[in-house]
Amino acid sequence: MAAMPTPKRIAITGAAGQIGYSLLPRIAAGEIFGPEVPVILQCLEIPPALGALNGVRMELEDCAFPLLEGIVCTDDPNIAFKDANLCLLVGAKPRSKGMQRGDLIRENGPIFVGQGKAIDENAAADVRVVVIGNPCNTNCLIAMSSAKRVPATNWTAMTQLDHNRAIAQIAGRVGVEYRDVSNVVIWGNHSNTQFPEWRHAKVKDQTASAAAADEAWFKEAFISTVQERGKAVIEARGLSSAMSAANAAMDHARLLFRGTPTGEWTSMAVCSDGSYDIEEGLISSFPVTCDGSGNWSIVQGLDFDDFGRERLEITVNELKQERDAVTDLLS
Ligand code: NAX
Repeated sequence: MAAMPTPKRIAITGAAGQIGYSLLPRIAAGEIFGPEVPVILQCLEIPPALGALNGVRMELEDCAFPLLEGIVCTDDPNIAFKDANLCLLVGAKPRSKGMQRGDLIRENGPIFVGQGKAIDENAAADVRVVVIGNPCNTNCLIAMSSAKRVPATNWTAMTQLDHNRAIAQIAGRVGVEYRDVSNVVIWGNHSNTQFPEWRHAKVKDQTASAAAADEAWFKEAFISTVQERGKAVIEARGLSSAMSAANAAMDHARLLFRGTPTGEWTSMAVCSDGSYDIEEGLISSFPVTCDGSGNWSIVQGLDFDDFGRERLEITVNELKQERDAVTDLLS
């Protein structure tokens, strides 16, 4: 029998939370790196959640996943990020009732300073970081700026859930399967200012615009449904999206490490290089292709109409305001 490859070490913060519960078994089943690559899960939690995390550990053991070679449970970021090849930063304080977005940024920002430093000091040289905990774009910016050793290109924040929501809305409207829809784009912030763009999307061999034949629907219901979908799930379930968020995190990581299909792109929040006049250094969602080895490139040359340019500006302005609210946390 051929020897197994070296295991990949995957750090997951907030591992005892609801997203963690849906995410961990899928990573352990080999869905990110493939069925040949063993994995070691390195789970980080805050002390009050370590008991619950121990329960999750027991359940993972009881799954007896063939690829799972180890489970680390800790409240020490230096242990959780040790030699990690991939860090999924899920853990964050949730937004409580009456809390403004600005308060959330100030509450969660410091967590990402500490975690950025711990990643810098401990993670593997090839580490890739995906920030999921909200506000994910700005948390990513904060963590990245605290980690000078890790190149900016190794950091991403998750807008894949918004991307998948946009696909689902178009498939539902046109009456095709989800797999028939590709190349939607989420621009900007993972918030309700995001701009879900359909003009370059395809439904089989047609443009989505031609397939749906209803521009007014795209400009109104499509955009607002995607922007407000998280709120709708909370209203219906009493809890925020978790299964779909974990699924999106799996898609994001799998595409990053195993590549986007030829001719297709996905959406990821990455450090802007100034493309599309989005200020350099902001963590904004863009259309990206992935080469299958942890690297992404921003898709170039997509055009905007006036409506789209206006929408883009709104969401990018929000990213600038969020950045300006945390300048003291950026180094
Ligand atoms: P939960 O509240 O169920 O779990 C969060 C976990 O993080 C808790 O177990 C908590 O103890 C832990 N935690 C808090 N501070 C920590 C720290 N400093 N270090 C390590 N762990 C810490 O939330 P859940 O539903 O799992 O959501 C997690 C995060 O994902 C939230 O910030 C949420 O807003 C965000 N989301 C992001 C999405 C995206 O598309 N980017 C969509 C889903 C989700 O809303």
